[in-house]
Amino acid sequence: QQYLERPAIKQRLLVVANRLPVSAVRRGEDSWSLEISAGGLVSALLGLKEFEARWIGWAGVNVPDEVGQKSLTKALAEKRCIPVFLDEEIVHQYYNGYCNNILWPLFHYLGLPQEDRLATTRSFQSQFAAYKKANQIFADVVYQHYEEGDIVWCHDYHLMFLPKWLKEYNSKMKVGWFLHTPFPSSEIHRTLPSRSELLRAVLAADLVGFHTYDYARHFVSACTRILGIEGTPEGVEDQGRLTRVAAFPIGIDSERFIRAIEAPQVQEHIKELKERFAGRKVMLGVDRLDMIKGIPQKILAFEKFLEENPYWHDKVVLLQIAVPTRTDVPEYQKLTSQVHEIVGRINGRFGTLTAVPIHHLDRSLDFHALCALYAVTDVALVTSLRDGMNLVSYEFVACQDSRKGVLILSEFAGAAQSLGAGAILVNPWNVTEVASAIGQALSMPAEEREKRHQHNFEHVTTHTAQQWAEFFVSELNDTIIEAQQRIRK
Ligand code: ADQ
Repeated sequence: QQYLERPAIKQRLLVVANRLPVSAVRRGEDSWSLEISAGGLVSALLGLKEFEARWIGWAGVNVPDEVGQKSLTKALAEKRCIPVFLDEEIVHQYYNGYCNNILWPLFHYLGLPQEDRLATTRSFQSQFAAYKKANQIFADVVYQHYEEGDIVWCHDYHLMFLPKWLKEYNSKMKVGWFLHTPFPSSEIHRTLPSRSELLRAVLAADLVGFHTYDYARHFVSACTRILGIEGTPEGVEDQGRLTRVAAFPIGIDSERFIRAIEAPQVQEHIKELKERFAGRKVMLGVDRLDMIKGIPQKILAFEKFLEENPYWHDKVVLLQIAVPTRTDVPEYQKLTSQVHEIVGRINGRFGTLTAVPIHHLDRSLDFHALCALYAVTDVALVTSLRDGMNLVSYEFVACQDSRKGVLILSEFAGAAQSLGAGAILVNPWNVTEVASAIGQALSMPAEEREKRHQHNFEHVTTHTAQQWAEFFVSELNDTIIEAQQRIRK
């Protein structure tokens, strides 16, 4: 909120992402209520303070009429946001279809949906066409608001065509593209029917960024194997034009979390939670309810732990907060029922008349409630099957400076590269291994907890979202200066 209302300073930056950081709800023909929405990118960019930034993106609402579009544009302008209007059919084909049904699972190693394996299937082709069209609509809006010298920072797998369309409009535009998900091994990427077109479209950017060195390496090797373009130490070079490729691990606005813990309303929450769970160790999972987050695997590991450790039955509780997303997609509905079914079974098996081992909430928590939960947690469980980075693990560490809780972290989350030395790393597919990590975490001596926490706390507080954004933008500026110097030579 603070960031969105900050007065304009310094270099102009157009941040283009599928979703604006606000959700709009229509209250009347020309009246809107705007609410900040949760999510990884939003959390990260809340820490971005050094640029005169404007956001361009979809407001998450269908506005077919001109009056509505005008009034929403006006309301959003106060938050430095510029809306992109997409009709329902495009949203269905582009967002639910190509983005979330094809690219999201593929980039997380879940493969392509069976019925879309062939490039010739009609649904694949129409979804890909809608994806390109949606990217073109985004490009039109960027171009309307572009001023010479602006930096245009495109985000995520929704907008892989954007660098291409933008450079076609104006080859001098400074364009960066950052991927928030993993970029998979070239062996996975090459199964995608539109593999070459997508790579070439991204390569139009001046700078291409990923969370980890591994994802960057996968991208370069996909370019080599699929397009036949050689990688260089700086990135990918095609016919004398260099696209710089590098790793920019994201962080959080750690100060915001550290400050929040001191706030009276958070302290009040903490007191209530401590009373509520007195005598029990608290384990916590906070995820969007998505198949990549490994929620069923986490709960099954907890069940195995309870099975093997009767001593802990009335001494530990798992709080799983799962905010529903993409609720209109059948796979996500199936996942919700599956999680409910497992939780019900375990609570029936190990619960008593007065206590249950798992509290599962299908909803989002407000910032202060979330901070209080992080602060009272003894063991956080992040068991993503794949995850670009995972900011929940960072947020937990930031809120733990008095308790020094333990982080159990999937080795398949990007965060494992940065918090690996302080966390207990696990293979989330191995239920036995996760169950034994739970046992290790619950009985870890205070000295070891302190040492591990200190390592992670130092990392989280010195690698912030703000630094991430500054690093990306300054690297983009440098890349362009170097390219100009090369041309002059
Ligand atoms: P996400 O998949 O959304 O982000 P993550 O990085 O964990 O995953 O960020 C989730 C954010 O949503 C956190 O800030 C968290 O506090 C918030 N959140 C989650 N569940 C919540 C709940 N129940 N209530 C309230 N808030 C909740 C994508 C990629 C990640 C990558 C980020 C940033 O999938 O891998 O780390 O972008 O690049």
